[in-house]
Amino acid sequence: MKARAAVALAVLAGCSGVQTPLDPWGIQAARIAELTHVLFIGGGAIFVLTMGFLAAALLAPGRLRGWIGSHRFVIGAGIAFPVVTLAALLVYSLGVSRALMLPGDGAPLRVEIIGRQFWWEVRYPDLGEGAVTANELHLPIGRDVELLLTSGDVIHSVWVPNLHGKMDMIPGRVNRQRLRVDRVGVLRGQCTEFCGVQHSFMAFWVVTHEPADFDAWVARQQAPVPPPANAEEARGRQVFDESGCGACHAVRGTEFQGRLAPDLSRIGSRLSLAAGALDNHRANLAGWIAGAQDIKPGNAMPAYGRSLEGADLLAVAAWLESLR
Ligand code: HEC
Ligand SMILES: [Cu+2]
Repeated sequence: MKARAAVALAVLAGCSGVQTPLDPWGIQAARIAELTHVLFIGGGAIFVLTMGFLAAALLAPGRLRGWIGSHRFVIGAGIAFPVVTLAALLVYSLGVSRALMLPGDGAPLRVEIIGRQFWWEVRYPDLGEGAVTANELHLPIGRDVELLLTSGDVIHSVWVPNLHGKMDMIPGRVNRQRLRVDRVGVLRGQCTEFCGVQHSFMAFWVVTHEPADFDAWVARQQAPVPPPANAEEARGRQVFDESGCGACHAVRGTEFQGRLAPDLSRIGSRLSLAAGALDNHRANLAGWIAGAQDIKPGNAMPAYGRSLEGADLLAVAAWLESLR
């Protein structure tokens, strides 16, 4: 009994979670889930029926077997039924696809996501300068959003199963995906097109907010970072400068304006480091800076474990952690 309850619980738990198409958080994902259920349950019923006829054809008394072998049955069940069923499913699934493409009402909030080996750049062209982040997509609930998807290098593909289907990110092209979220919380997304050695460590978080909280988040992103609060953080900022980190990374309101790597202006407030590879805390910040090539071999960030003194490594981690 206990075991059976545990199995039932595991099955139910599979239907909710931060990365599953079976727990839709918006209208688009709900349509996709409905299509999935219709196909799965319908296909299952037809399979059971077919196996029933197969068993009857082998084991049933002669008259029934004769009926199953008759012209009428073969034409009805073997040709007419599949043609009618598949045509109906085609019309239904085209209707679902069309509903997923239709623009919603009003002007959507546009969010630009640029796939890069092996991280995500996120920009909000409608919200002005400085609304930039990486490896995290913040969205207001109840509002139509249009994702503008492209790539800075090779083909990637974005997928947040709780929100929508997959869509490719192709260099030199912008693919558009409309969606709306109606729950506050955190979801996980993942690159779903093999894009190089660290493809499997190319994840991101979707954080959804009440509209007012979203506006507050945007305002925080746009503000310049505060000056270092103590001697260690000041040393960390200096190490960041001397090590040339600013050639690749930007920190708002400072002289560091690199565009080749994740924006670090609010790195201390992010849920993870290096596109979901590590939890975000000071020790992992230091670990990443020292061993970026051990953690994600082949990614575009050099490792500094051999060039930075221990105290300097900790200082730069302390400064980055303070950027919230
Ligand atoms: C040659 C360009 C380059 C330089 C120089 C560089 N980085 Fe990076 N850094 C990257 C790239 C690219 C990533 C993203 C790696 C990934 O996740 O695949 C990254 C990621 C990071 C992250 C995690 C960001 C996130 O959004 O999770 C931190 C923190 C970081 N770098 C700190 C530093 C520090 C500190 C220095 C200087 C000591 C530095 N970087 C120098 C390219 C660079
Ligand atoms: Cu990718």
